[in-house]
Amino acid sequence: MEELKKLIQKAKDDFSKVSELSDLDHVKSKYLGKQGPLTDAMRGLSSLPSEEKPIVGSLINDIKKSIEKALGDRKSEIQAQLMNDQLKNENIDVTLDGKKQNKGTLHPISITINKIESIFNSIGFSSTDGPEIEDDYHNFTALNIPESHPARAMHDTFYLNKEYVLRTHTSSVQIRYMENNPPPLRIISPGRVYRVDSDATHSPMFHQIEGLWIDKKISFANLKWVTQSFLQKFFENDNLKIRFRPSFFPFTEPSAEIDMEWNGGWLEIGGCGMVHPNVLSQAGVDHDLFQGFAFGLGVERLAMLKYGINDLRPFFNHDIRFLNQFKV
Ligand code: 2NM
Repeated sequence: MEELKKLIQKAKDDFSKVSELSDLDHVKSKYLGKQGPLTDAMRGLSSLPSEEKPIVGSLINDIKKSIEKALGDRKSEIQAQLMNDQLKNENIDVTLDGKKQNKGTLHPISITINKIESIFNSIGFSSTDGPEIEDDYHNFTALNIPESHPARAMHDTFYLNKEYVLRTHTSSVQIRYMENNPPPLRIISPGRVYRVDSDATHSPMFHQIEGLWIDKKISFANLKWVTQSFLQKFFENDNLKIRFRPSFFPFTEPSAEIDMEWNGGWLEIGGCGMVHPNVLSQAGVDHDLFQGFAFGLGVERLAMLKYGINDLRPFFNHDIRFLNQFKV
């Protein structure tokens, strides 16, 4: 029995020498395993006189419990040590760079519209806005577009129902402005417009800027100066030349296409004209006292020329690698 009691201290000494959890299992079987001294002692119980059996048996059990407890304590110690070592090695280097934040950029079409607006604002045009869902009257009738005009046909216009359409131009914004504001007036209306059309150079949704200047002595000469000055500022070229080519729109008379010099040739960049007297009087403007000009420019067209892009679809494909390249 004395020999057995000494086992407790021996086991404690052995456990304290071990520093790896896997080695601890080896030492454990040395004392508590099937070939260990305690198992042997249990087997030896049968040869003892029956009155000694319970005494020795319970002593063996106590020793076994003490060794198991010593084992558990050492196991916790080793685990705590491992955790401490790990925490020491994994400490955070606060001097390292942080993760980069993606701030996002303005869409190239927004950048272009902002640029166009700031040029026109600087020569006295204010910006106006209106609904993208427009009634037939403001999109067509008020613009002197007769019932039979091809622009009304289903293949050009997105009809929501018999009366409402997705606006096909922002002229409707200018009609609304004339209805609510007496002349003189000098406005531009940038915004989304919609037409049934889709290929490399046509998107069913695109952007326009239309301009309108109404006063008592506005002429075609003012129109030419405004559009030429704008294009020179926009393309940062003081020598940029433009020319007017006769054309037809129901809402202007006379009407012209605006061409500008580009790579040694001429390139169509928009349409314009003197606002038709029918349009003025229907919108409440006295056309005997006032007249004016209007023009329309395609924003995607201007952006493609400015940035040297020959396909407008990437503007609407949401590829962030393309869109991120345009800085203000
Ligand atoms: C264009 C071409 C010519 C235009 C006309 C008007 C309004 F409302 F005053 F009658 N706004 N914009 C106009 C004129 C638009 O775009 C190619």
